[in-house]
Amino acid sequence: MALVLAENIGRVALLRLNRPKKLNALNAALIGELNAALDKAEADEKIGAILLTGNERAFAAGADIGEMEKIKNYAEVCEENLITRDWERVTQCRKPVIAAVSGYALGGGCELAMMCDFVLAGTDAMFSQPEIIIGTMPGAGGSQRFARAAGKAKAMEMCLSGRMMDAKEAERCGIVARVVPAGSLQRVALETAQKIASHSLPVARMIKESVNAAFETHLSAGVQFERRLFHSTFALADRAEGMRAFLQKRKPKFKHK
Ligand code: DAK
Repeated sequence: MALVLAENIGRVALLRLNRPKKLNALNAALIGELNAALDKAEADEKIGAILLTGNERAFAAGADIGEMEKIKNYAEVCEENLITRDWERVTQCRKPVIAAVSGYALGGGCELAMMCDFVLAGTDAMFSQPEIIIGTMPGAGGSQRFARAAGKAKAMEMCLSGRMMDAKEAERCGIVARVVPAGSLQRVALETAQKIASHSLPVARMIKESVNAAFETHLSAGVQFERRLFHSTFALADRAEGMRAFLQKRKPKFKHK
């Protein structure tokens, strides 16, 4: 059984984590399939955005505890470079990646969602960093991305208590971009991804780079970087087409060049 179901819908690559009996717990095989699907979507010039989702019960309930429990000691985990060796592929995607979260996004599942460019959540979504409950701690950026998105107080409380927060709280504290009724999540997420994919891909890439730079630079350097990218859009055929189309009161026909 495929652990990641991949389907192209127009210019959107829809990737669905598919280990339902284990609440999509992330094991090495699933991560391998996810990375292969991401590679394929990135290489496909007909794809303009990637939508990552799970099922109604779970986006992913964390790293597979059964797989981790087998690791005997520190030396072995270092040697194996568990999870880190291939866990962060999604952060290297140059195309926009949206996470659509229903049900549980726990531990590594919450970390995977936060690695995406933004998260859309159904009202039934639950987020947590519960690693402390099983005697470990976030290891795929959870403490860092939670702190950047939600601030120190929430990050400390969530990582130290391991409690779950619901979608509304996650939206209020900046983990989630938008909450939609659970039954509409897949439709809204697909429409959002399709809208993004309909825009000029090189511009979308520049916007990703620019927003991500906000987390790596001082404000003045970030604004300067943004200005250079903005100027660069004037080298694109899509920029000329977009402005011309507006003035001619028609939809732009982007060539993604
Ligand atoms: N791993 C493996 N199996 C899991 C799982 C997980 N994380 N979560 C759920 N399952 C399995 C259950 O064992 C059960 O399997 P069967 O017994 O039916 O075979 C099945 O999924 C259904 O789960 P439950 O029967 O428990 O369902 P409930 O509705 O009663 O409870 C629950 C749902 C989500 C509250 C509960 O399953 C739960 O607490 N799950 C564990 C959540 C958790 O602790 N997640 C964090 C895992 S630690 C690293 C980077 C990252 C990480 C680690 C290292 N490095 C860079 C080194 C990340 C760590 C984590 O994510």
